[in-house]
Amino acid sequence: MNKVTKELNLLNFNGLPIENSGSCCKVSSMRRLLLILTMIVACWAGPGAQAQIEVERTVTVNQSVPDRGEYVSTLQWEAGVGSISLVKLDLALSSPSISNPMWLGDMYASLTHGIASETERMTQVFNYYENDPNNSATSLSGSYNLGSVFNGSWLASNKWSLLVADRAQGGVGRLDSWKLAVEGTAAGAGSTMDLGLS
Ligand SMILES: [Ca+2]
Repeated sequence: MNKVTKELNLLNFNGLPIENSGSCCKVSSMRRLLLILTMIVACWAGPGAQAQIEVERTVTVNQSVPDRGEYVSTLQWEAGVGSISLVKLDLALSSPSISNPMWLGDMYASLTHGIASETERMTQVFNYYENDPNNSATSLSGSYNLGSVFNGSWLASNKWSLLVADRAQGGVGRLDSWKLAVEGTAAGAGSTMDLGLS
């Protein structure tokens, strides 16, 4: 529900009491007031202003990342927001084997939106391999605000890809799950909105 709709619903439920007798004129004047308020809200939102929405999806993966290898998990949306303004990623890694647990200092992750033919956008999520190679954690549960690199139009492929790589020998990690939340303007009229409920 966008901001304007929320405002209107508040007015509908809170601003127009139902009265049963002798109230025709009162209701009429209140309806007029409601109409005026509705117009004020609509004008305040402005013809050029677009409601902000958020779509999110969780991907359960439970796949090992090969030692000195990589794993790519792809999220294919049906449709997205109009223009992206914020991307947040939650990511969970663990160790599939107690006898050879993940060494977090080996790990690297990046997120990509789109495909090469539409000038995909990519950013590093973390790079323990280069920035903290002695980190001996055997699991990770992280939340990342990925900044402005994805800002702009949602790309038509509707594709998001998470790459998790293990860059050093010894220790094996597992990508358990990831959640992507994207904020932006509502898609244009006539387009399909995938709310990520499935
Ligand atoms: Ca390794």
